[in-house]
Amino acid sequence: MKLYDAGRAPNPRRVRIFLAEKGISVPLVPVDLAKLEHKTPDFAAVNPLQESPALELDDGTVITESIAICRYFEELHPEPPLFGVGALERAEVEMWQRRLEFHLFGTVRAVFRHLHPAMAEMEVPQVPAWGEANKPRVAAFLGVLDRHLADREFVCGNRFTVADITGLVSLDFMKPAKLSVPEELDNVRRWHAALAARPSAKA
Ligand SMILES: N[C@@H](CCC(=O)N[C@@H](CS)C(=O)NCC(=O)O)C(=O)O
Repeated sequence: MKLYDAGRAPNPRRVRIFLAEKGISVPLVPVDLAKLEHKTPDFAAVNPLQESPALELDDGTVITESIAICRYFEELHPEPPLFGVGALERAEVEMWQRRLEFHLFGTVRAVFRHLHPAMAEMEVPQVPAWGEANKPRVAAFLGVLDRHLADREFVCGNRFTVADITGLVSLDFMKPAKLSVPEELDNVRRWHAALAARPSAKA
């Protein structure tokens, strides 16, 4: 088994953090996105969508999409549970994972990819107006998230889950996107600091 990785890119980092929380070690194959290695025919043979991460099993089967890879490992190594326990908690994890992915990760990603000069080669065409349009969407969702976190340690209550991992990489992704969490959002700041302090955050 090997995991196609990509350094500081947020999606492969989600999988590395997940594996670190589970205590699982998987050999990594570096893919240099800056050198457009993911656009090579060799990598396209692994993932035709030319995106990292990709998990290649020993029989050649490839699983892509960060959360699909995480779910695979959750089934193989159920402890600690990172997708929730029981019907309600699992639904809540799915709900927040998707909310964070669409409304925070996706909007921060749009700001970064459509406004950062380093993305000009990868995001074709870059549409700066779309980057700008996403800035208030990031801010609006952070407000919702702050209110939600007022009486919770993690986004789904007292248990750390994969939704928190998506939250952490999204908040860290704000830095290269030249965005910051507003001072007054104490709950988001407290949550971010706690997630960043976990050993897995270094993965
Ligand atoms: N939905 C995919 C997204 C993967 C993705 O966008 N990966 C980025 C790195 S964070 C990538 O490989 N981008 C290359 C490109 O857009 O050309 C997942 O969750 O794994």
